[in-house]
Amino acid sequence: MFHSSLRACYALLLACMPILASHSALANGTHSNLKIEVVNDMDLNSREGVLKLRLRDGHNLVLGPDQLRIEHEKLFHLFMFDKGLKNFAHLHPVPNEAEPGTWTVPYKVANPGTYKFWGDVTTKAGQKLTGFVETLILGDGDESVPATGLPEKLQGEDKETVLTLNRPDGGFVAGRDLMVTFTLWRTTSDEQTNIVEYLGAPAHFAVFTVDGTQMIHAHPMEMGGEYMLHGLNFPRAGDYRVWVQFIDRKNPNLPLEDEVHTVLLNIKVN
Ligand SMILES: [Cu+2]
Repeated sequence: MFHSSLRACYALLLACMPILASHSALANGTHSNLKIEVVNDMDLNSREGVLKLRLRDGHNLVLGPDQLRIEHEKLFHLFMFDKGLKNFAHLHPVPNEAEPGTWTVPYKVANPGTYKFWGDVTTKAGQKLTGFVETLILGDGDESVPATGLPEKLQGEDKETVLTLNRPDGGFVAGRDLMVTFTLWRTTSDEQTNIVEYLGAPAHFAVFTVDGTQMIHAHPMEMGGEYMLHGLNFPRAGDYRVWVQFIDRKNPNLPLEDEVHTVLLNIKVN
């Protein structure tokens, strides 16, 4: 269990985090330039609650809705995951009218523990900003054990749709623009998948180093029944956790959000 001194310690760590994030993070080959602060009045002492955040750019200017533009249908994309890389969510915080300059979003996790929150926004001028903050979520249940190595997993399934990632010629190597293809198919029948756009793309790849400090966010193009990621560039060698999200529409009566599939993969990069 966490006691108060540990929490105080954590608050201190949090205060330093945006600075850390601005130096250690990479996304699509550019340095992180987004600072995220958790501004909740209370500790995140429950596995379910509302997260309140503030965003600042590299010049420390607060970023509200007037400074940002919609990209992939949202002003603010937020990826959260725990140290064990087991709990994952892709959230979309909205401007908090009660406190201009802050953003809120409900969250719910299965395990307490330390979580990373990776933000991805685009300024009105078209600059892409990414960065992360780390915070503790308290609550009942066991913390997941921090991930160290990940066994390679190039195929994954969710709700009867399978994603198979093909190894590129020359393998997965760091520091090079790779062309990576994948296929989507169903386990249930010979029926074709029915991939419809989700947030303005056929699929969203959220790719993280095993320590969660570097991110790649990539979108494929469809080419004759196959999908292709262009210029996927891993910043360093090592293990990567990948969460792929897409919609394979099976039941037109369901709201689109209910048909979002999340497939988990691991890539070993040399
Ligand atoms: Cu995306």
